Amino acid sequence: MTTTVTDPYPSRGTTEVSVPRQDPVVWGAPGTPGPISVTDLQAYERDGFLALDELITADEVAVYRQELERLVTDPEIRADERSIVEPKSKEIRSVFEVHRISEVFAGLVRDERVVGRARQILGSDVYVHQSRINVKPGFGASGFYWHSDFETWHAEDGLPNMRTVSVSIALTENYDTNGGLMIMPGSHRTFLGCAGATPKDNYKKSLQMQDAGTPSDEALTAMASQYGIRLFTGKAGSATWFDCNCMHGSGDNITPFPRSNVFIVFNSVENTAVEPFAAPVPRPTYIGARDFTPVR
Ligand SMILES: O=C(O)CCC(=O)C(=O)O
Ligand SMILES: [Fe+2]
Repeated sequence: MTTTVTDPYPSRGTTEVSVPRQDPVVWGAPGTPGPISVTDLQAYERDGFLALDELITADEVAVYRQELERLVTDPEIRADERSIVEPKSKEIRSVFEVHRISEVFAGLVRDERVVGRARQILGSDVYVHQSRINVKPGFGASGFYWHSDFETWHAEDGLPNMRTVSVSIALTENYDTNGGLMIMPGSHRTFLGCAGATPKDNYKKSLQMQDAGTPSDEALTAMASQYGIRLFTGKAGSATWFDCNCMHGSGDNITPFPRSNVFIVFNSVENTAVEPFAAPVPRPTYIGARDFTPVR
């Protein structure tokens, strides 16, 4: 007898498809102790995000800012494949795997205020699927087009289920003008499978500018009309936790003020990566980890 396993989250086929989310948003049992209050956890489940005014203090921000400066000015880091440069200005746009490149950012990942929240949401031990700094320097850094992270992580990295959470921590003030993160509240409840096969080495292009895995204008119009769009602002040290399937993106930064954030993506150790669901080969491990050692 043969059994056919159908992918609950199909993507990169001939047409765009919309399917209801099959997974919980909060995986921890109700009442599991942790840094997030019951009401905040309920809001996260409903909206797909949780914004905090101060996850880390101003003094701590100064340390992480300095480390970010060190990384983006180090010629060795710039030459590393983990650094992505802006196509036009050639300034550093992202540095991946900062928790491995830098002891300072490794400490941030292990910080109980950070990893404790991830464990509480995902209801298990967690490991880092991806970490990066997104520098967004002033005077023209380009934005990130609308996407669901899970769509890519499922299709290209092989994460089976929606049991993954990101935190974006502001290391510079995020104004309403310098390319802050935008999320469609409630969009995490619908999976939008994108049309179009994944080209080989898609990540090389998509990290500078997203193409495959991009929702249609029609789908984005429908979702934005239904859910609205929320922009996240906040001083350095503020943070946004968001579910892996939120429809999100950010605009260009044409102001003189950099919008530099550190992103950490935690995945449950019970949801480790398998073969990609819709790509020829997995992306490099500095983008999608294959070392599932829990954060301790
Ligand atoms: O930096 C941003 O504003 C958004 C980044 C993002 O969505 C991502 O890195 O997946
Ligand atoms: Fe994203």
